[in-house]
Amino acid sequence: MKKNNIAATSTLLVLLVSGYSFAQNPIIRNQFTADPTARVFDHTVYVYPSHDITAAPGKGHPGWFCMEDYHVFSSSDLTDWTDHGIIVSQNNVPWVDSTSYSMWAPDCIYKNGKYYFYFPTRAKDTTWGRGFSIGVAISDHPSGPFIPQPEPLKNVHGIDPNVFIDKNGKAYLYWAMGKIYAAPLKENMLELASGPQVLKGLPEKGLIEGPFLFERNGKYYLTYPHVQKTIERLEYATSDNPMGPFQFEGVIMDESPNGCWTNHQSILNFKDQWYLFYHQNDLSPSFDKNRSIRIDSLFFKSDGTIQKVIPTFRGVGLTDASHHIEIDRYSLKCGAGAAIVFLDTLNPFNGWKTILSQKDAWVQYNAVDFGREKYQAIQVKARSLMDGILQIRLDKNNGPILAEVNIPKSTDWNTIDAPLSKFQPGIHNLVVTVNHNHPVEIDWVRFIK
Ligand code: FUB
Repeated sequence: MKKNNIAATSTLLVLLVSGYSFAQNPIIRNQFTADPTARVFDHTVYVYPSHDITAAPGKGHPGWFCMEDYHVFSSSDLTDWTDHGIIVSQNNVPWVDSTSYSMWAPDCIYKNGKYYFYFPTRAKDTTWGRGFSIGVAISDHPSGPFIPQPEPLKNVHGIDPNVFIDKNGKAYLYWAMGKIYAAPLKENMLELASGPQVLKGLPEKGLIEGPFLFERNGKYYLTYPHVQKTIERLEYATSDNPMGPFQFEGVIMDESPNGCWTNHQSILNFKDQWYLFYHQNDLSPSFDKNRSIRIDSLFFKSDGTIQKVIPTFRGVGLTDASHHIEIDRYSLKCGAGAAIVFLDTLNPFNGWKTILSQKDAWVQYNAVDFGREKYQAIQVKARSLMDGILQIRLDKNNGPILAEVNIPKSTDWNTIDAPLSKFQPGIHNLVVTVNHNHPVEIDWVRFIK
């Protein structure tokens, strides 16, 4: 699956309906994705992101966001993701301007046996007002098919819809348009029960958008991206009422280290662990309107405040020892002598490789699940212009050596097997290192029984 090319239609068709395994960040590698709203429906996590594409002549505006449709992805372990394909497109909603390529950040919520998918986009004419309107599509299943409503919501003008249903069953719609707006929804989820209100207590300077509200221990957490300096960071405010007023609490995630101008979040509890879903531009470092969604764990302090989340490549979930372990999505690495670069700079969807070029340079990849049954060997996809040796061990400090793998001198990539000198059942952190001063490139490692 690693070699999929988004331009190859046949491959894409397979990806639309198949599962694939990317435990690490970014979690979706067959297309650009942004603005992830994650929900748990029936013990499964569903992610409803925006779908960034590249503008082309007659298709969107070069240099700006270009979004034609939405896919939904699901996972039962946050490691193996299934792409269920397109659920709503600008071309199948009667009121949408199908030349606008503006299918921005969506949300989806379950109520009374139906799944309601909310999406912001531009209307064909001004009957519903100028700028962005918000539409709804309804399904009997979280992965669709979704049937779009013939008209957008009345009295709602803006982007980034988010729906929250309180414990008493009352539903609220939040959205952004310079400020954050909110209104209770009627039982039918398709009409406002009363007029929109601007939420009070939020930052008044710098762009604020992307509201996502959740409740924990009777406290309502309103999270949102905000430009405090020059690009967005994720912040939150709390209240004892879903309509506010809110009190600013702090920063959930600092500005992107790669300069991705936007960020957009949702927060989810799954199997007693909290997670932050967000985006950066991993697969498009030089154009930040082609983004990729990520997940990292999120923790609350005992006083209910949120600990800042530091973005990682490793992401969340366990990696089965028999799967390709992409060590370039490392948990830790040494400062000098370990570099991560694209395998093919012309096709970032092929992923990354690790280059260890200095004696004792290392990368560490956490949470590899070896299970109970004994593994016999390790397999490595690697190449080196001079004979090289990779050492694989458990944990950085004095962990046992599992194997040494001879990498033959070659300009080609080789898949090399080596016996394991030791096996330890259970979940471990893996360290890959070299003991010479010439480079070895590694695509992945895996273990075989
Ligand atoms: O994806 C388009 C827009 O960028 C979203 O609606 C905003 O939240 C920002 O992420």
